[in-house]
Amino acid sequence: MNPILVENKNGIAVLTINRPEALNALNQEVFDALDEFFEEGYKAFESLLGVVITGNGEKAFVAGADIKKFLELDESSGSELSKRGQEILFKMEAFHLPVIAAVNGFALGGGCELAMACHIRIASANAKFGQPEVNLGLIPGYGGTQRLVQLVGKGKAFELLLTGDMIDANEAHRIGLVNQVVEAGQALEAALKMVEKIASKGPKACQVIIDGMNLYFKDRDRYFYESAEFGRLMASDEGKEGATAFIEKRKPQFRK
Ligand code: DAK
Repeated sequence: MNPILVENKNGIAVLTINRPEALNALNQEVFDALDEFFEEGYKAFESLLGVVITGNGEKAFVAGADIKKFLELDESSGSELSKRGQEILFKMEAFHLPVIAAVNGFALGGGCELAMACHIRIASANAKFGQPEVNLGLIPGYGGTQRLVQLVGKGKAFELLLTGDMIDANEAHRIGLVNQVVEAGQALEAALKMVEKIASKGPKACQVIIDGMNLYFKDRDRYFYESAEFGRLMASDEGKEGATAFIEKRKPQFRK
């Protein structure tokens, strides 16, 4: 099964994360396919207008990184993988055309981070957002400690990261995490319309706006702090207990 379905909708590339049996959790294959698209794949489109990213099925955009793979990671492979994920999201964020997330359900952990690395987010009314890594004894590993504060400010970002609470689409809209909320099932349509609207503007101006905004948030050392610490926690007793508890469908027992 292709980890990502790539379709051409009137000149817009629609990338659908395609692991519905695991609520579209991000694994290596999904990241490889994303990397390939933003490096080379997009060149196959004639006159590409923009990109929309969504999840397969009614239930999830992306429910996070694949927790079932966590136990295979040690400190160095954990932080390397996190760094690689971050690099791919930087590439997406720097893409010369608009990249819009059509969030059609759960956008948790790495899924919320993927949505936040898009330029704009449109949510279905049934979408849910959160950074629940702390429940697993972990932190976000794909830039979540950096991009969440950029979107919602320090107080709300601390609250979401430290409590791991999930919020609904309207609350995500209220705090600035998403740009627009539409009826359930309508996020993809709304995202396509938004790309079409942007495509009617000056293309060079749009590109400079994307580059200029990215310059504002350029400090990569802060992201590398996150990936190094992600690896350390992943290899710790706390991270192992968190992932094991998820797999065993029980509450984790963290040592104080
Ligand atoms: N990973 C793997 N499988 C997942 C998953 C995930 N994140 N989320 C759901 N699934 C699987 C479930 O295990 C279940 O599979 P089976 O048990 O049927 O085999 C299937 O999808 C359906 O899920 P549920 O049965 O749990 O469905 P419910 O409706 O009951 O609950 C839920 C939906 C979204 C509330 C629940 O599935 C859930 O809490 N999921 C986990 C959400 C979460 O904690 N996400 C954050 C993950 S941590 C990294 C860098 C960054 C990160 C990680 C690594 N490196 C580069 C190494 C970031 C960390 C995260 O994203």
